[in-house]
Amino acid sequence: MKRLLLLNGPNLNLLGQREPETYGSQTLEDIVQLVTDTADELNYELTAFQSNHEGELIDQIQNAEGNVSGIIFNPAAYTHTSVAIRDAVSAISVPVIEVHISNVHNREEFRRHSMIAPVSAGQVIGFGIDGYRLAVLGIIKKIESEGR
Ligand code: DHK
Repeated sequence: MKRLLLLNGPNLNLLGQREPETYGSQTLEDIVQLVTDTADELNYELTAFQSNHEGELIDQIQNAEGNVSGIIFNPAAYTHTSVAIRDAVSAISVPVIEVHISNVHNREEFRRHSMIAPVSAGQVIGFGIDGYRLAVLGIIKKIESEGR
């Protein structure tokens, strides 16, 4: 069975308690369940990983090559700062979809720029946790159409 990797970056372990007016009341566990169920509907297996540490996220991205068909990735605050994560995404041939729960374009100016976007296969922004489901549907369509 083909496999997807769900990667979540810093502070997303606090979803549910963290700024609920911005990020909603659902938890990381809810997201993992939603993505697992969506992947399952389409006969994909899911591995989920969250980390507050840049290097651990990079290790996961590097290890994805040859092991997964696509990555659903919310890099959280590292979106706006991390050349190292961007380089890791660039280094692999596995397509990466960038997800943001909030609409980063109607918040602070610094959230409008993504280091990752130019090397991503696509972005889903501002649909709350449903964005993760949309990202799974999108990436599987892409994987299948490219015969990966
Ligand atoms: C999550 C974060 O933690 C922020 O640092 C990003 C993103 C936005 C989100 O909306 O999922 O700026």
